[in-house]
Amino acid sequence: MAEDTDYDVIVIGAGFAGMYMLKTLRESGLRVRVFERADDVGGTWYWSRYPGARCDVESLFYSYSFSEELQQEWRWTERYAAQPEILDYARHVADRFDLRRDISFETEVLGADFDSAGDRWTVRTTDAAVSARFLITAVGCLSATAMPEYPGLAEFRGEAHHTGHWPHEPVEFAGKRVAVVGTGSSGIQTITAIAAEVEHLTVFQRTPNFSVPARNRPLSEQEQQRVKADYARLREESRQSFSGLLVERLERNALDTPCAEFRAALDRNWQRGGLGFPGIFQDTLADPVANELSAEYVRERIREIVDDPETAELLCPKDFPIGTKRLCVDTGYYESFNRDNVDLVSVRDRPIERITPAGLRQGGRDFEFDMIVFATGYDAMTGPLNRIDIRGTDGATLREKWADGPRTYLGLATAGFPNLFTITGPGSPSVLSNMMVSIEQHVDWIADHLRYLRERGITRSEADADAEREWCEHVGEVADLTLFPAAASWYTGANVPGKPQVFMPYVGGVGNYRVLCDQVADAGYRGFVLS
Ligand code: N01
Repeated sequence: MAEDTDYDVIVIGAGFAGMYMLKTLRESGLRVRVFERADDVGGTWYWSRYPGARCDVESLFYSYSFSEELQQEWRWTERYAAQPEILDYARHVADRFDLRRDISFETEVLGADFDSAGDRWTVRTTDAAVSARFLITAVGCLSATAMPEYPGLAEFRGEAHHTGHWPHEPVEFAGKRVAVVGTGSSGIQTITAIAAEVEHLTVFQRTPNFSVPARNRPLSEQEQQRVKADYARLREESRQSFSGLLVERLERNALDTPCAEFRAALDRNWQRGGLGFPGIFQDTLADPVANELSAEYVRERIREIVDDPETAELLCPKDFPIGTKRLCVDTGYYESFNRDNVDLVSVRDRPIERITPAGLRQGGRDFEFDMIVFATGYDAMTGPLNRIDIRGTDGATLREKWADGPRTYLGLATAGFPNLFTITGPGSPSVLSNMMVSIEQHVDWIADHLRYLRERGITRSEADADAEREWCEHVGEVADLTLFPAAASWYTGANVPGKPQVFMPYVGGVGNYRVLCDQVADAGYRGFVLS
């Protein structure tokens, strides 16, 4: 007889992945417990409440497709939803499907040990030790913040905030001298949102990023109805697509396209706005010459927008191919640098030396600030998993196993850690895709797998070491056909000092990846050792 501390499945995290996993497994009749360190659902959308935070995937598609009623009834107000609206949506889903009763909030999972004798995980949380046959991580890929270890940080007399761990209380910007460190998606959104409000803004940029217009706008009733009437087809199309996004992809190479036509395609997409930009032509992410054509197009736009030529040149990305770091989408980012109260400081050759009580020192110069915003990103993909003390069959931790980079089978499982499944784990398309599409695919696949095991009385499922090796080789080979590994990005771990340099996501495309996962299942879960 199961007690309150014994479950069929424990899920770590109550973001979009954890919520859907809970709902699905509960409907299969399993006893599920979800542990969530925050006091509410929402995952990244709970924590990342910095000014201007907004999704770069269109709201009508950055949403669940599993419930027809939900997707028909929920009304998005804008083309790209802002963080509060996405968090409202997550809360609505939790209430609508009565999920909260199986979620322990403000409970962090500290560690988990696999017991080979019983084929169960013992999971240690901040509250108790509990056990379950299966452990499923729904920890997100961008939930472990990366904070540079600047000397003097503790002595800073002003406010210091990381975008990925933003305070719940209102943060006042008016009349303040503010620094923003970092110019990734979070920095770009923050800078754009606060530039007009602060007394003075100094942006510390290490690597300029490519950013294209979002072209955000209110969603009209007609547009919503049009999409909703066609949801079944559009959702299926996104499941079979390369990135889970419905964007223009021409069946041709940029290098084979006449200049005028190439230019028209880029103009069209610049006007349309959004993430599709680097994927219009087939060779942009594979051929450096083709890539440079699109990169230079964006640099031309930056030079047109930014008044001061020196600042414009500093903002032009030149040291990585466009699309190989996550493209940013913005609403007036480059225009912010035309304001008198905004300065750009390059820390590429002269890094920030230290934080001082009054501000920071960089390039031998002392700056004074009332607030420093660290938009310095995340220990991506492996960070959220490695910070949990997960121990497999030989007692070694996942962190130790992954010391030279993550090793998984399909991004879903890892040898030596039976009955552990990683939603959107390294080695799956995850961060290169519309996360909602990838989350739903992984959750459905895991739920099917657990049903398969239960029906056959199988208590243990472990990735086979050879299958894992072959998958890792495949992930690397596919990446090497592209320009992705050429960029020092968080995809490769380059942003975290000392992190092994491995291109982590699977770049084979979400449609192809789905087929591979389905083939594995159809072949009786080929590559898994079941007992
Ligand atoms: O983090 P980032 P992010 N000194 O790693 C700089 C998703 N997201 O939070 O490039 C000085 O991209 C660092 O410089 P460099 C999205 O997938 C989505 O902005 O490493 N600078 C970089 O400029 C995104 O890609 C949305 O040289 C330092 C910045 O900090 C991902 O999250 C919104 C530094 C970090 O940029 C991460 O985005 C927000 C140092 N010591 C996030 N250390 C949307 O949906 C780091 N930097 C729109």
